Amino acid sequence: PFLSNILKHDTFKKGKVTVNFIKSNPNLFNFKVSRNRATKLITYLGDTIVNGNDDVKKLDPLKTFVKPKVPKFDITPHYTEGTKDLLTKLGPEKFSEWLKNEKKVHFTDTTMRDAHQSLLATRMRTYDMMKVAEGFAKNHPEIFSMEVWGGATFDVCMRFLQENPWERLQMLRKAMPNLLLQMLIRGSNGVGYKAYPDNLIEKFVEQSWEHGVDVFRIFDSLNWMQSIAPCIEHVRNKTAGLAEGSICYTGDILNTKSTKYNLKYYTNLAKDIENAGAHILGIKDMAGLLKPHAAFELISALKQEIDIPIHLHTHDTSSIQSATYLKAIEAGVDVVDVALGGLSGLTSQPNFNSIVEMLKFHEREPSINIDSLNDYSNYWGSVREYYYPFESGLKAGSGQVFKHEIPGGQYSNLKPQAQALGLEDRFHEITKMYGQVNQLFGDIIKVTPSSKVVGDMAQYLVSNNLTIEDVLERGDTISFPQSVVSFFKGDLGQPVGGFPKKLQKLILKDQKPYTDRPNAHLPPLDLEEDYKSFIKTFEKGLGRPADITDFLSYNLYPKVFTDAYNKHLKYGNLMHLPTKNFFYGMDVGEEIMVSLDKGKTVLITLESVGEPNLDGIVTVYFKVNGQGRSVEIKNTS
Ligand code: 3PY
Ligand code: ZN
Repeated sequence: PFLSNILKHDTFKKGKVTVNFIKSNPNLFNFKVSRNRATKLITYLGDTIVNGNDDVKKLDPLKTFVKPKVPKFDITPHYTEGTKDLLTKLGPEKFSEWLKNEKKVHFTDTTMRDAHQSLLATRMRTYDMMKVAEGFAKNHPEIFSMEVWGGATFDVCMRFLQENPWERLQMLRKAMPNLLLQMLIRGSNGVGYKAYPDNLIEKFVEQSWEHGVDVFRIFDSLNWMQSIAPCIEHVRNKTAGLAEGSICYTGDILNTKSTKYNLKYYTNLAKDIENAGAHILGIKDMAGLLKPHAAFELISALKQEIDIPIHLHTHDTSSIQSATYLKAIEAGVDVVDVALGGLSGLTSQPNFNSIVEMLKFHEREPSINIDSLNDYSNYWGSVREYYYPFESGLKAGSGQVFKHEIPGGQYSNLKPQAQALGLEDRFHEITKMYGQVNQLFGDIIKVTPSSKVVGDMAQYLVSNNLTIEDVLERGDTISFPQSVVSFFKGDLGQPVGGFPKKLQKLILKDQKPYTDRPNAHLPPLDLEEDYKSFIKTFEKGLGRPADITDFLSYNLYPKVFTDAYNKHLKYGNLMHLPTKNFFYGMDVGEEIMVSLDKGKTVLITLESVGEPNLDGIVTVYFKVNGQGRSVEIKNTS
C-alpha cells in the first residue's frame, strides 16, 4: 500500500520527486490508518454476524429486501436556486415577508426527521438519506424546507446508530445547499428531556446554524413562553436563520364547553410568540388533534391577529388530517408539513404525493413534479423494509386519538414499550389511562418531554394495577416514577393554569416545588476549563480533533456520548456501512463496497463463519480488497 500511495501521488506522477518527498508527504503512510479502520469494520461485521445487532430484537428469517431505486439526477455541480439562496439574499425579516405574500402553498418535507421518528422509532440512518439528498435537492428546488434534524434524532444517532448527529447535518447541508434545512428544538430542553443551562442552549443554537440549520422550530412542552422566548432570542442573536416560534395544539377549539385551550388561548400565545421576535409561527399539532373545521377557524383567526407567516404541522394518526390541510390551505396557511408517501400516514405526516395531487387545479396549486416525487416515495418505501424490526405494528388510523391525545411519535413507541413490560394485551388500557392521567394532571400540553411524564405515569399505574382513585385516596403512600416527581417539582416549567395543588402535594411529599425557570437552578456550562478538560479526555479516539460540537453532545447526553465514543474506539465510523449490513451483518458470499473515508473504499466479502470453539470464540473469514482477513468473535448468545 505504501508503494501504491507513492505511485498514485501527483508529485510522483509529474516526475518531480526530490529527497524530501517522503518526509514532506506524511499522507503516504495513510494505509496504516485504513488498515486499522478496515479491521474495526470487519470486527463490527463479525460481531453482528455472530451475535446480531443489540438493537434488533426480533428477526424474521424469511425477510427479503429489494434494492431501493435511487431516482436519476443531474450529476454536474449545478443546483437550481431555492429557498436557502433566497434567505441568504433577503435575510430573515424580508424572507418572512416574501413567504407571507406567496399565493401558492409551500411544503416542508419531514421524511428525514419526524416521519421516521414517528414510524420507525427514529432509526433512519444517514446512509439512506445521503443516497437521495443531492438528487432530491436538484430535482425539487421548489421545496420550502427539509426537516432533517433535532427532536429525537440527535439522541438516537448516538445511542443506537453510532453516528455523530453533527456529521449527519454537515453531510446533508453539503448535499442540499439550495434548500432550507429545518430542525426541531424543544426550547430550554434543547434536544433532550430536561432543562439545560441557557448558555448551553445558546451555544447549541449557534453551532446548529454553523453546521447547516436554517429554520429553528422552537416549542416548549408546556407552551411556556419562558422557555420559548429565550430560544427565539438565541436564534436572532447568534444566527442569520429563521426563528419559528411554535404553539403546541391540544384539545378542540370547537368544543365550547372546554375553556382552557380555546381560540383566545391560541391567538394570545401566537401574539406573544410574534412579539418575542419569531419570523414564522409554527402550529405544532403533535398528536393530530386539529380537526378540519377547527383548522379553518384557527388559521383564519391567526391570519387576522398576527403578521408573520404560518407553518402547520400535524400527524395523521386519525387518518383525516389531509382534510385538515385542505381547510387550513383554504384559510391561508403558508406552509404545511408532509412526508413522502412511503413514509407517510398513520403516526407520521400526511402523504406529500397525495396532497400535491389533491391541490391540482386548486387556486393555490404548488408547482411540483409529481412523477419525480412518486419515484422518491418508492425509494423510501423500499428503504423502509430494512427497518422492519422498528415498525410499531399499527395497521390502521385510530379515531381514539381524540380521546387519549397521545403524540404521534409516542403512540408508535408505546406499543413496543408495553410489549417489553409484558403488557401487550393491555395496550388499550394504557392508552385509556394516558387520557385519564392527563385529566388528573389538570389537562396539560403533551409533547416531548411532558408527554413522557404522562406516559410513564400511565404505564406505572396499569402495571401496578392502580387507579386514578387510588392515587387521589392514598397517593401519599405511593412512590411515583422519578419523571413524575420531577415534573411536579417544576423541572419542566409551569403548565397552563398551574399544577393541581392537592395532587402536587401527594406526589412531592416533603419536597418543595418552584415556579421560576428551571434554568435559574442550573449552573452555566463552563466553556473554558470544562471544555479544555473534555478535549483532553476525548482527543485521541475520534480519528479527528474533538471540538465544541462533541462537547455539546457530551453535555446534552453524557452517558450516551461516552458509550458511543467507546463503540467508536472499537468499531470506527459505521456511517457508510449499508443499512442491511449494519443491522443484519452479511451473508456468506456477499460482497459489499464500503467507503472508509473520503475517497477510500474497501471491498469486503464474507468467506465463511466458523463454529464456536470451546471458549465460544468464532472465527469469521473475510476478504478485504481481495486479501484474506479474519476476526475472532466471542459468541455471547
Ligand atoms: C420531538 O420533540 O421530538 C417531537 O417530535 C415532538 O412532537
Ligand atoms: Zn411531529
